[in-house]
Amino acid sequence: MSDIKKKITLIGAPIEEGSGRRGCAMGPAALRIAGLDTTLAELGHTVTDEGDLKPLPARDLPNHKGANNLQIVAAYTRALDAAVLDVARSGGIPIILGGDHALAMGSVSGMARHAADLGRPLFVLWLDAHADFNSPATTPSGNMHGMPVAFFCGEAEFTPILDKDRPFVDPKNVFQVGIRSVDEREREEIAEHGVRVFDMRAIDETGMAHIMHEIIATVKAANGLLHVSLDVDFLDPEFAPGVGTTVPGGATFREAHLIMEMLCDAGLVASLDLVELNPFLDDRGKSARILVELTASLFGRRILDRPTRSA
Ligand code: NNH
Ligand code: MN
Ligand code: MN
Ligand code: MN
Repeated sequence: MSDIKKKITLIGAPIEEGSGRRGCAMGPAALRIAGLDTTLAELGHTVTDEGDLKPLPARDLPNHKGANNLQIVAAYTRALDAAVLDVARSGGIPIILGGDHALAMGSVSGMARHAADLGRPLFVLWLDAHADFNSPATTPSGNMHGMPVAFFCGEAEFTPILDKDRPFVDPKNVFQVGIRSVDEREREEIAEHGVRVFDMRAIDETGMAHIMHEIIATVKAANGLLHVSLDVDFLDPEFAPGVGTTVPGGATFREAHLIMEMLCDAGLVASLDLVELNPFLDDRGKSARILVELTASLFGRRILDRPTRSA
């Protein structure tokens, strides 16, 4: 499966207004400098880089005190919804270079429309320290990067950003892995909506391989499409310090790497977000490089190929 050559399209989304601080706008540039496009091309894929989106703020929406920078977040949501659908519809795999996690409101919405067109369910693998299931009504911060999962699962308060009749993701089709920082109201919401959460304790107790087998089997059995959303803070800050919201006790490089290898073999991944990279906080490009490494593994690089071939 991993030897199949793909059409991959990179879409830069330099949004930082969904997070509480500056820096994520430099993320797409850092991922390019770390060699994302050439790495994927060297694996035999056809890679197109569409450059960065730069949408004008959505002035049709009012300011909202529970949703900071709503007009900018909405503009990216609309632009990505359209761009991602376009790429997926033409048989490509969109990789969205973030940018903060609010961009997943648009990327996942676009993929949900694509999946609905195909009559297949969309599953989302959310690799993050955080559940990102707040809404303007529950958020402790007002930062919209803490809200994308609630958004694409159809929480009512967001509907003016995109057409309210659009397809939503069934919260039971959302797998959250690596979670270790959940707000009080989020805890209730994710339980109420049936999001499938594998927190760090679950990873420690059962192991990443077991968890991934279960997720892959579920998606396969439903003939689903899988969108992967990788927040840098999923990783332990020791491996990936370049993020504004580090939380100790995260996934190791080896665990993240195993996820990517297993997903590659399963051949289910239709789209990918690389989000929350803040190069301003990074340590000499370390976090950007690790994202490129993980993406390479997701798209076919195998550990054993390297020593064998270069020997
Ligand atoms: N839960 C917090 C909030 O909603 C923090 C979210 N921050 C993230 N999410 N980095 O991945 O404000
Ligand atoms: Mn996140
Ligand atoms: Mn996070
Ligand atoms: Mn709810």
